[in-house]
Amino acid sequence: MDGSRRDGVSGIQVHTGQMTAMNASRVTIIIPAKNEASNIGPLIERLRGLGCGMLVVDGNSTDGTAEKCSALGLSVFRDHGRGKGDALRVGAANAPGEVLVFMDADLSHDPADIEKLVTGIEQGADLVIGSRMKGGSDELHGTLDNFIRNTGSNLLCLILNYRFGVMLTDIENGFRAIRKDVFLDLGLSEDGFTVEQEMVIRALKKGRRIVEVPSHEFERSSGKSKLPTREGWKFLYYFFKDLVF
Ligand SMILES: Nc1nc2c(ncn2[C@@H]2O[C@H](COP(=O)(O)OP(=O)(O)OP(=O)(O)O)[C@@H](O)[C@H]2O)c(=O)[nH]1
Ligand SMILES: [Mg+2]
Repeated sequence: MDGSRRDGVSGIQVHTGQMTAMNASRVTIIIPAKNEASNIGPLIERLRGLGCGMLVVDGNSTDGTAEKCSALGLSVFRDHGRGKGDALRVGAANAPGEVLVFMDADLSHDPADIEKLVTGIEQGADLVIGSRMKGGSDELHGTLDNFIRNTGSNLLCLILNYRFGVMLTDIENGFRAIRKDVFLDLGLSEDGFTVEQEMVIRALKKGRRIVEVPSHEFERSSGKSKLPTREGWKFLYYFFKDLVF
């Protein structure tokens, strides 16, 4: 594999920089949230200082997530009840920013890393992924479920690296930034959690520039996962479908 392309398709070096007032105003942080009432308040509090726009896409929560967000003065949209992929598309369609940052609501992602993601876009990348393989994860180890997730994710990543001649390490992490026009051009169709890998495969097929920056994943703060490991087969099925078609 070509060493000059080690950080993704483009070989762009991403340096951590300060997020300026100018580039923060071009960013919309999109937070998909389904029954995250206990997490959303502290997350929004941490995000406010960044100066970015933000919106929440509620997955028909029954625990008052949407009401809590409205009370915090946030724009809240509802997905169509089809899953996280559906929610990302609803968020993108309603985002005023030119740069979209997708971030989970469960406090797994570090708001301080948003600056690195956005800086990658500013430096010319089309898609910047926060890599847990480079930044570490408190969730991907220690149990059988986590082993299956981690191994499956690494295997799919390896296949993509050989197929497209890149050196990516984490194609599944939901914490990422993408130019809005690029997102819309990809025409993503998957409704569930496979949307993240679909985004990467479609971007690679279109020759888009992908880079990764290290990002640490914390354990979900409270509440339940919406991704049962028994649905792992879907990742395999859609991966090969997206690769071929
Ligand atoms: N709007 C919307 N958000 C969703 C939906 N499913 C999941 N989410 C959100 O997507 C994010 C990721 O879901 P998680 O349940 O944390 O998935 P995970 O990170 O694989 O699981 P954990 O390891 O338990 O954190 C969270 O913010 C969820 O609330 C959905 O159908 N609609
Ligand atoms: Mg999570």
